[in-house]
Parts: sequence; C-alpha cells; structure tokens
Amino acid sequence: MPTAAPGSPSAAPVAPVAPVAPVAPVAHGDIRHDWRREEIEALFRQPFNDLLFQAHTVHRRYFDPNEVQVSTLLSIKTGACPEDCAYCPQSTRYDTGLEAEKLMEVEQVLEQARAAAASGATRFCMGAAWRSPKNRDMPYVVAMVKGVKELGLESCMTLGMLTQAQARELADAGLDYYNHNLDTSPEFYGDIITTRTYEDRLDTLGHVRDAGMKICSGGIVGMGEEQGDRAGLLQQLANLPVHPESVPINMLVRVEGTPLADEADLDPFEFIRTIAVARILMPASHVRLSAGREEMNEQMHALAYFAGANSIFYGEKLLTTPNPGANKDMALFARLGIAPEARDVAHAPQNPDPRFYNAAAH
Ligand code: SAM
Ligand code: DTB
Ligand code: SF4
Repeated sequence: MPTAAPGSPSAAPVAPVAPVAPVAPVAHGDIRHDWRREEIEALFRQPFNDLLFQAHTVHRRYFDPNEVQVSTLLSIKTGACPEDCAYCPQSTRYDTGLEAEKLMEVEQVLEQARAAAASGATRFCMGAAWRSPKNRDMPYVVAMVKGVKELGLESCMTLGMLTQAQARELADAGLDYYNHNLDTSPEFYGDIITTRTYEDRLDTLGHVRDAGMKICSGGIVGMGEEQGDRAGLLQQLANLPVHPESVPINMLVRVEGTPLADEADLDPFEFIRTIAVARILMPASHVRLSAGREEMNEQMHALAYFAGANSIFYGEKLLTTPNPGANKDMALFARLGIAPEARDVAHAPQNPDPRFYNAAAH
C-alpha cells in the first residue's frame, strides 16, 4: 500500500523519539587532542561498569579485542644512573643492591633478540640507565637497532633524553619506536624527579616525532599521586600533536632502597580505571600493561584486557625486576581466547562492528 510522503498533509504524525538519557558522559572514541582535565576526571569518576563498557566499546572500534601485542625488554646498560627518579632501582643515589653493568656487546644483545623472536615476541625493546646517550655510545646502539631489524623484529629503545641529531641517527638506523615516559602529571612530577624537567621530556618526544619515529610514552601509577594526577598524565599524552602509538601504564614496582619502597598499594580497580581512561583518550594507540604485573592476578589481567590494554612486556624480566614468565602469559591468553598480535597490524583499519559499536550514536 503506498504511503504518503512524510510532511505531506495526509502523512501520519511521526511520534517523537524520546531521547534515552545517557547514564554516563559519552565517549565515542573519536581522536581528539583537546581533552580538558575536568572531562577526564569525570570519566574516572564514573561507575566502574559504565567506564569499562565505554572503554571496551571504543577498544572494539579500533582493535581486535582478542589480540594482544607482545614486546620483550632487555636492559642493555644497567644501573649507576645519575638521575634521581624516586621509583627507580637503577639510580646511583639509592642503595638498592643492584650491580651496575656497562653497555652490553652488540652480539650479546642480538643473541637475546633472537631468543625473543623465537619465543613469539614481535617487538624488542632495549633500555639503558642513562640520563641521555653519549655520542660515543651511538655507534653501538645503532648497530643493535640494525641487527634487531634484520631479525624481522620491530625495534624500540629507551635511552633517556635525546638531542634532535641523536633522534635522527636512531631513525636513520631504522629504529621503529622510542620510549620516553612523562611518568606523571606536571604538578606531581617535581615530587618524583628533580634532575630533569617535564619540559625536557616533552622536548625529547618532539625530537623523536620530528625524526619520524613512533612514540612509546606513558607513566607510572601508585607513586602516591592523586586521581587528578593520573588524569593529568593522560591529558598530557592525549593532547600531544599526535597520540603516542604505544602507551605503557606501569604500576610502581616498589624496590627496597628507593624513596618509594614503602608506598601504599593502589586500589586495583583504580589501576583498571586508568587503563580504561587511557583507552578512551587514545583510542587507536596500543595501551601497554607494563611494570607491576607480578602483583596482578589472572582476573586483574583479564579485566585490564577488557578495559583496553592490548600490549604487554613478555618474558621473565623487565629491566631489573621480575615479570611473569612467558608460559604464564601464554596460558592465560589460551584460557581467554587471546592471540598474540602478528607484526605490522598495529594500526588495522577501523572496525566498527555493529554488534558492539552503535555507530548511530555519533
Ligand atoms: N633511563 C631512561 C629514562 O628514564 O628515560 C630509560 C629507562 S627507564 C628505567 C624507563 C622507564 O621505566 C621509566 O621512565 C619509568 O616509567 C619506568 N620504571 C622505572 N622504574 C620503575 C619502577 N620501579 N616501577 C615502575 N616503572 C618503572
Ligand atoms: C616502560 O614504560 N616500562 C619499562 C620500559 N618502559 C622500559 C620499564 C619498567 C621498569 C621496571 C623496573 C625495572 O625492572 O627496573
Ligand atoms: Fe635513570 Fe631512567 Fe632510572 Fe631515571 S628511570 S634513574 S633516568 S634509569
């Protein structure tokens, strides 16, 4: 039966659709760089289930929720660092009993990289306890990057502050990612580190980006900061001109001898909230569940993956502290139906699956 055109005199009146009252602030997962602190704090304060539902919905828009990227970490130069980062076992200012080691030989590093590739890691991250690399170190780290690339692994380094020229040299060698964390909010930062400024860190991130490398930048929670500081850290990261491709969220590993050794536990749900808010603010970035996983049980890992974490450091050691063994992670992946992410799919095209993402809500 023909129907009258809408709006014509004989058209049946269209019943107005009552808007459904949102139960929480709406976060669709659009890429934004203008996040206000109050908005982020409001995300944090939502009921836990509302926050997780939003974060997971955003996660599915950009990623396969059943894939987690795995990176392996190696300390290529350990201890005797002149900086005073209050959390760090490698600072020379604190007696943590750590034995300092000089820069590893290139071939030794490549041996470890081969083992990492064999164990299924797709990215190999090399860390040095330096304030910044000396120019005399550069030929060695360049050789490490080239060797790691030849193994078919993605490469990442964290060597402290970089000059523009050093960033270019690493980029020319083929370094894929540079890790340099903002660590916390600008307001809380001075309570944790005095030997380099927040601005210094932002400058290094600028040099890395200008040299054309991908950025890995995040922070640490559980250092005695307020929720507002966690919001402030994520605000800084999300309002960078381009979101870091990788965002490590570290839970403080309390090390005897450091000023933060006796810091109180952070509520595990607050940690999950931080992951969820990072996911919402930087929807297309890999959010990495980083240091502190030894203290997290399987249920907490599963909740973190649901909230949007999709990358881990894999292998029994971080830089100097223990990490769950690879077998333990693989066993949990199998129980959860998670597959390790293959290389080069880091930024898969958007996947707005209508079952999980209500595109009409835009
Ligand atoms: N020395 C370089 C630098 O700080 O730029 C690179 C290595 S540093 C160990 C890399 C990062 O590890 C730090 O920025 C911090 O976020 C994290 N980290 C260090 N000690 C930690 C701890 N005890 N718990 C959690 N994260 C930690
Ligand atoms: C990051 O954000 N976390 C990793 C990596 N980047 C270099 C380091 C964690 C270090 C934890 C303390 C340790 O093992 O010394
Ligand atoms: Fe040094 Fe890096 Fe540790 Fe700070 S975090 S003390 S810069 S190794």
